[in-house]
Amino acid sequence: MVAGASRHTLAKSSYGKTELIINYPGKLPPMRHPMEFLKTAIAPIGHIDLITVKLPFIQPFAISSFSWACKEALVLKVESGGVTGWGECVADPDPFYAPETTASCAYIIKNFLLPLLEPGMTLGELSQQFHKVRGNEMAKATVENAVIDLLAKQNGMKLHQFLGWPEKKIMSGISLGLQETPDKLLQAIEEALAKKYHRIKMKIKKGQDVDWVAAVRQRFPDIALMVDANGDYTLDETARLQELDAYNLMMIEQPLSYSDIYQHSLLQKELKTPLCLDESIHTLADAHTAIELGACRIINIKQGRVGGLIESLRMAVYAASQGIPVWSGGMDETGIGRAVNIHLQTVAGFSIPGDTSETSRYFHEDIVDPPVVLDEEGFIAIPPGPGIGVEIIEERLQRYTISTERLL
Ligand code: OSB
Ligand code: MG
Repeated sequence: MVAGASRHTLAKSSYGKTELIINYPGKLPPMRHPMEFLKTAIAPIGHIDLITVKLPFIQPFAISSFSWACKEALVLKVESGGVTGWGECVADPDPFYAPETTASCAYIIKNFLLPLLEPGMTLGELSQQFHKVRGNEMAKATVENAVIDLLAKQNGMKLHQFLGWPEKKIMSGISLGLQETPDKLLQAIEEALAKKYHRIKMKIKKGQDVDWVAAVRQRFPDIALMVDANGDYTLDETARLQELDAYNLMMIEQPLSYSDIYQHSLLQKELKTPLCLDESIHTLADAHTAIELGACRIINIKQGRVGGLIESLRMAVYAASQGIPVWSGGMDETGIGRAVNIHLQTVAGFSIPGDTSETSRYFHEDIVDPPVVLDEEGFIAIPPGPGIGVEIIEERLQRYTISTERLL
C-alpha cells in the first residue's frame, strides 16, 4: 500500500471511535488517546434556541482584512431535563476572516446539522454523522460544543475532565489588533507586560510590518513576540518577510492566502522564523498536509474553526506525535467560547501560550460570570462550575440579544 493512502485511511477511520489511534507510519510508534467521552449517549433534547448576540467592543479590533467594532455571534442553547448546554459560534456576520458567516451557520445548523441529532445516539456517532456535511466547520463546532457542555454538566464534570485531561493553569497571550501609531502599539504592549501576559502577538499588514516590529524589538528586546498577517502577503513579497528574520519572532502566523498550504511550504524554506497556519487549517487532514509539506512548524488550533473540540483533540495529539507544537487561537469570543478555549488548553500539545486574554480587554460587560482574569504570574484558572464552568447571566444575555429563534 502507498504510505500516503494508509495514513489517510487511518486518519478517517478513527472518526467516531472511542479510542483515537494516531498511526502515521514512518515516525513515532502509534499513539493511543482514550476518547471515552465519545461513548456518552445524548439524552432527548427538550428545547433548542438559536440566539444572536451583539456586544460592543471596548475598542475596534483590526486585522489586515477588516476591522470589527462589535462582537456579533450566534449562541446555541440546548436544554435537556433541566440542564442547559451552550455553544458559541465563532463566525462573524461577514466573510472577511473566513468564508462562513453567522447567517450561513444558522442555515446549516437548522437545516442540516440539528436534523442529524437523534436521542440515544452517542457523541461519537453524532460527530460521525456530521461528516456527511462537508466543510461548515464553524456551524458544526457550535452544535458539538453545546452538546458536549450539556453532557459534561449532566455527568457532573468540568469540560476538561469530561474530555479526559487533568486540570492545570492556562498560559495567557494577547493579540493586539493593528494600531494607529507605533506609539500606541508600544503602549499597548507595555500594559500587557504589566499584566504579565506570557506572549504578545501583533497584527501586521503590508506597509505596517518591519518598521513596526523593529520599533517593538528596540523597546522590548526580550519579550515573547509573534506577528499575524491574516493572509496579506504573496510569495512575491518573500524578501520583505525575510527581513522579519532579524527580530527573533516566535513565529509568523498565516502570511499567505487564507486558503493556501503549498505556497507556505515554499515560503517556509526561505525563512528562519517558524510559520504558523491559522486560516488554512480546517481538519486533521489539512494539518497532516501542512506538516508533511513543511508548510508550518506550529499550528494555531481554533476549536471553532476546525469543527469543534473532537477534531481539535485529534489534531493536537497528531501534531504532538510529529513534534509540532500547537496553541489555542481565539475569535474575540464572549465568555462562552472563551471558556471552551481555556478547557481545550489542558490537552497535551498546547505548549505555547495562545490568544486567551482577559475579558476586560474586549467588553465592559460580558454575558457570563466569572470573567477571565490573569493571576499575578499571568496564568488563567479553569472556570469553577460544571461543563464550560461559567454561568450565563440571563438578564445580560437578554440585553445583548438582537434576535432569537426557538428551533425545538
Ligand atoms: O487571526 O487570530 C486571528 C480575531 C479575529 C479574527 C482573526 C483573528 C483574531 C485574533 C484575536 O487574533 C484573538 C482573540 O483575542 O480572541
Ligand atoms: Mg490568526
